[in-house]
Amino acid sequence: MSDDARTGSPEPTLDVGPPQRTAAGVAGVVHAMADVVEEPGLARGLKALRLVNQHRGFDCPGCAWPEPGKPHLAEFCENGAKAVAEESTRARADAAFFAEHPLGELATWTDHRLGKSGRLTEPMLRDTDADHYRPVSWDDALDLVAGELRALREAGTPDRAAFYTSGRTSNEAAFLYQLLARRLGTNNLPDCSNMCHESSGTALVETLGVGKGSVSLADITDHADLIVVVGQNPGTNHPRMLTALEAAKDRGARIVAINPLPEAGLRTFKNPQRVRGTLGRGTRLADRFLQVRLAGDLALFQAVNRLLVERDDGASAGRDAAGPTGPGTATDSAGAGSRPPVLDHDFIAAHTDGFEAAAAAWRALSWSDVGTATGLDRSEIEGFVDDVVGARKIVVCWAMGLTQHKKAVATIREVVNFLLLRGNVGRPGAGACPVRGHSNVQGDRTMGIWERPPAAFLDALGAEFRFDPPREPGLDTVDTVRAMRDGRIRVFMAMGGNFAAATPDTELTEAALRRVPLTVHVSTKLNRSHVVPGRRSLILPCLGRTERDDGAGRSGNAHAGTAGSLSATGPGGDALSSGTATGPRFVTVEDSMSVVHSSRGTLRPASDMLWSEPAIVAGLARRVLGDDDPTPWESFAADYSRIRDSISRVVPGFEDFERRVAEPGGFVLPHPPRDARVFPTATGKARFTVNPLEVVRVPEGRLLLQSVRSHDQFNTTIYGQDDRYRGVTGGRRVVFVNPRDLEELGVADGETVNLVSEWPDGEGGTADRRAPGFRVIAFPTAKGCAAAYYPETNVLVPLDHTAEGSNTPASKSVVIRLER
Ligand SMILES: Nc1nc2c(c(=O)[nH]1)N[C@H]1C(S)=C(S)[C@@H](COP(=O)(O)OP(=O)(O)OC[C@H]3O[C@@H](n4cnc5c(=O)[nH]c(N)nc54)[C@H](O)[C@@H]3O)O[C@H]1N2
Ligand SMILES: Nc1nc2c(c(=O)[nH]1)N[C@H]1C(S)=C(S)[C@@H](COP(=O)(O)OP(=O)(O)OC[C@H]3O[C@@H](n4cnc5c(=O)[nH]c(N)nc54)[C@H](O)[C@@H]3O)O[C@H]1N2
Ligand SMILES: [Mo]
Repeated sequence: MSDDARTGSPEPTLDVGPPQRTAAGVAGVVHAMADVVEEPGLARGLKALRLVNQHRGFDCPGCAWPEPGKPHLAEFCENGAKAVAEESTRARADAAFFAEHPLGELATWTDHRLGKSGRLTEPMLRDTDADHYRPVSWDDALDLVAGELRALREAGTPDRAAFYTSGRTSNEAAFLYQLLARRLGTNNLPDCSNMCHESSGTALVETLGVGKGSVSLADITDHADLIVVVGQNPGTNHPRMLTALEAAKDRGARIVAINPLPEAGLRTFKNPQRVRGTLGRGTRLADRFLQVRLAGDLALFQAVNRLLVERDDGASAGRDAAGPTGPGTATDSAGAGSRPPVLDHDFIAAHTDGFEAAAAAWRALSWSDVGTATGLDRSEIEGFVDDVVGARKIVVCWAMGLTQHKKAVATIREVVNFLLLRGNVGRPGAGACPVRGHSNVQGDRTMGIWERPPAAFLDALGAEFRFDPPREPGLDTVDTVRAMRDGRIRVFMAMGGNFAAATPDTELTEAALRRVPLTVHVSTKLNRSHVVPGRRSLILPCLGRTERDDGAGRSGNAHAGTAGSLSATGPGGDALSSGTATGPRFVTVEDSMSVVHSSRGTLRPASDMLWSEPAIVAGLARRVLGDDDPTPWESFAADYSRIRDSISRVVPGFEDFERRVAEPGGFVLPHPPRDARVFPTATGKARFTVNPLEVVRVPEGRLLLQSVRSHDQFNTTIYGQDDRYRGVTGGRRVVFVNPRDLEELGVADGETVNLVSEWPDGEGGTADRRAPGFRVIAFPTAKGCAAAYYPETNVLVPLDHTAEGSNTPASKSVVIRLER
């Protein structure tokens, strides 16, 4: 029987219980250890876990939350343990596996089953329209790709290649990869960031001048008075963040959670690494929970900003009567008496522009629109404003709940407005904290994985490698799908990730991928993208984060090239034999708070035919660019300090890279707004913006659907079928709906429905997209809103439904109906 997730056949093991109120705790770690024991075998798993996020170990392949200065012996979390277990599994998708399973069969498997097939062990080729992958040598594989890329270059059409990157790639591999693309002549460097924090980067560059977060871990743990967690589910996706929030609570900080879903980790947290947490009742984290409607945050923050301005008016009226006072911490509302100002007028005057226009827009805001958009009472919003006025130092943390909406960029600009009003940027305990997803997604951007690179970066790159980089902007992820659909892409290469499953509009995207003459996936594990191949398709298996990197073309590599480049006899081989004194090679990564540090794998590789990512890129580049190319590709692959040396001259903030990254904990990249209240924007000031409110009106009988992560997945990698905190076990085809909506729709809890998304077809009607066979769960989400899991619901997200300004798929606000 086919277990195709997309046929919507019922899941016999699916069971639904009450959602949990508490995250982590003993249950969490025991649950995770069970995974580790089951997957790679206890000894290997524990060895791996002991080294996660330690100064001499490897960076957790899970999320991008920073490590504390002095990590605990066990600075890992339940979901970090799962990520490690997933990579260090003993299962293998080897040549025998591919001989046994034709592509047609694999295409019917669920993502869960594909992933459980295990680690890829050697390069595999699917010949033109063949129904099996077969083994191929590294030499033949790289020659094949290089031949196609050279042909594009010679024809003057390098833009017919696209180079995707997922956020696990190291700085070193990313730097080489973007160099290869640009030497070929294209900026077609789409990445997972296009679907993730692109909206944050866009809004922050425009308003603060730097597209990264402006806080450090200590700002949260040691300084902030108020931490706002909006559009984020840290209990599942950034569990170590809960430890930081707990530390903040311990010294009296307040936490406000803004979310349509009452996420367990935001309510109560039992820290598994503290006796009290393990044995006791746990810490109540959020002091206030605003159950906002999907896409309601723009209206919410506008309302808050308006109230702040109005309270300041009231304070200055009182002040004019009573004489001036300093910046305030008054907690009462507008009224009579002498009160300190609510806004930081000195900061606004010295460091910002655009305040008057923004204030005028807030004063014109309609409260009825705010009510419709947010679903909140004015009194709830006033309560939050009390918290804000009572706090000297505020940090706002956010993730996909803000970035994946049509008005995402506007919403994040409005969050910046909120911070600027009280001078909450560029001082301890205050700032913007976009919480990144993949462990090195931020670093990859810093290394130039970007379809719209800044001119200064290209200038420096061109100077270092003596060439003229392409200046035309390249394709982002959504535009890459469009280009594939229209037959404009001839070679698609992916450095990690799972393009087919992560992108929106699954049916359209899969058809687009199948049109591409050559697809190339550098991967650790089997996934959907491998079974939705281009006409010809290559899988190039690479080392994972946890594994020892002893050198490219290792001597045990039966398929490694013999003559010439990047083979066992090359410098990489030397590094292997002489490398034991210094241990295996390391790479570097950058976390969500701009800390750059090293990562050194220690486990025995899953196969001795795996190459490191830098070696794969260097080997390919040499073949594309030819023996005359002066770039030292062989040395780059053999000695990563040579790559870091080039990075130190090209990327600002990386001066003296090799020495500084050797310090325990690494080093922090400069961030002018954070460090010195210097704002490198168009005007040299931090910018208030006007962000017109457009209330999302959901038609009668329809719901607004968001796609979220369950507790047992990492993006498209499905670890297991449970979502413990939301009370779901044994299945993933569920949709969470508010009980009052169910009543109005006449649908019962437990019924099975199809999810149908409706999108204008351009001819006055709607084009339906369908995800069949979802069990309805009555759930306390905000009224009018529904939630279901990604990637099962990506089929519902229209390719053209993207955020204005960032082109990020708006996968958190899709209009659907429930079809019986
Ligand atoms: N274990 C694990 N860790 C991960 C990942 C994983 O899959 N598994 N993925 C990694 C990646 S790449 C990323 S980007 C991050 C993702 O981290 P999150 O952004 O936490 O992930 P999502 O599951 O998409 O959850 C979105 C949250 O925003 C809320 N939300 C949705 N829409 C709105 C809205 O309109 N307003 C508000 N206020 N809230 C809203 C949802 O209810 C949910 O709580 O996690 C990273 N870490
Ligand atoms: N509907 C909907 N769609 C979404 C989202 C959503 O919330 N809703 N979230 C979006 C977000 S935030 C993101 S970041 C994207 C994620 O998009 P991607 O980053 O493309 O997807 P992942 O599932 O993280 O990729 C997993 C694959 O990466 C490979 N891999 C793992 N480790 C390594 C490694 O060390 N090296 C290499 N070369 N390969 C490795 C494995 O083969 C694995 O199968 O999805 C986006 N899509
Ligand atoms: Mo992400």
